[in-house]
Amino acid sequence: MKHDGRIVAAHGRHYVVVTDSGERLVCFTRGKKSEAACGDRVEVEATGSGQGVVLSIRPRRNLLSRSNGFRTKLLAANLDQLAIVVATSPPFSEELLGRTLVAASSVDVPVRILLNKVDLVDKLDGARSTLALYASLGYAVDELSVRTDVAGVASHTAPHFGGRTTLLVGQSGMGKSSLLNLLVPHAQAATREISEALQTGKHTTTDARLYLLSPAGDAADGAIIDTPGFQEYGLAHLTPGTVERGFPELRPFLGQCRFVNCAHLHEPGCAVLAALERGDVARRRYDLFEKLTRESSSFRDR
Ligand SMILES: Nc1nc2c(ncn2[C@@H]2O[C@H](COP(=O)(O)OP(=O)(O)OP(=O)(O)O)[C@@H](O)[C@H]2O)c(=O)[nH]1
Ligand SMILES: [Mg+2]
Ligand SMILES: [Zn+2]
Repeated sequence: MKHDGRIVAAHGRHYVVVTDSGERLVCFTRGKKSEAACGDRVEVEATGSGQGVVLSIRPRRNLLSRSNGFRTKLLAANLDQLAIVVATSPPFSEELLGRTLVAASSVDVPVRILLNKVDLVDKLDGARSTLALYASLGYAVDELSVRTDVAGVASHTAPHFGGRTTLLVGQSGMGKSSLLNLLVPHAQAATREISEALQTGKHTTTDARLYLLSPAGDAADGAIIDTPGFQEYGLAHLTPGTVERGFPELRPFLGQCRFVNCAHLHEPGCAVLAALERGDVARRRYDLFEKLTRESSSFRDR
């Protein structure tokens, strides 16, 4: 029998699909390559005893992926927003934050930055001053403490998740799964404590997994996709133009350069470089822009 459903977990060529009637099927694809991602809408054929085959992937609204230029990894599909989780401690990588912001912009998905662990007060000022730049660029930045301020999460953070499919991303140890468990108590995702108890190693979340916010299973109430923390975010698949659009502070200067095809790296009469000199563009942001432009395979190949 054929069913429509959604992929709630992807592991290599194996997928867990929840059908629209609420049945959970462990599925595989027939082709060699695994091209489906968590969040994909699919048509499946049940083959009995809780198993099935993915027949087709429905057209996606969006698909977030990362790439090192050789391999592309699909992260998740059909997203309404990204919640990038950073923490006061351990310190977070600003480069990784910047890369994730560019990735989100490349697929037109809105972003919220969540600063977790604000209870670790001695590290709070440092994290706040780093993030002030991003707030000034127009990104929504929320502060929270999953451990000590459950009421604050419920009143300030949780309302942004209702009715949407949100991807939680960020480095390992920032508190993504802890936040998920707070928002979706029936999720019971493994956090560091649990994996330490089971001795499963440092990375506690190993695959992207989708959880419905509603305990009753109503998909319209929204969903959260928890992902494993990563240390790098390759964006070699983006064109230089897409990289450029991922930096909101460059927008006022685009189209103002002497050369129409200006890459804003060393060209004379470059409006972006002039803005950098004036201090209208932050040096650390420009440095990331330059790095991503040079990483772009279509830039290297031209
Ligand atoms: N002090 C403090 N610790 C927190 C808070 N939120 C989470 N933690 C702790 O941070 C550690 C990491 O939390 P996880 O939820 O496993 O982090 P994660 O982002 O899911 O990590 P990965 O699955 O490895 O990507 C755990 O020991 C949590 O208890 C918080 O608000 N304050
Ligand atoms: Mg986790
Ligand atoms: Zn330029």
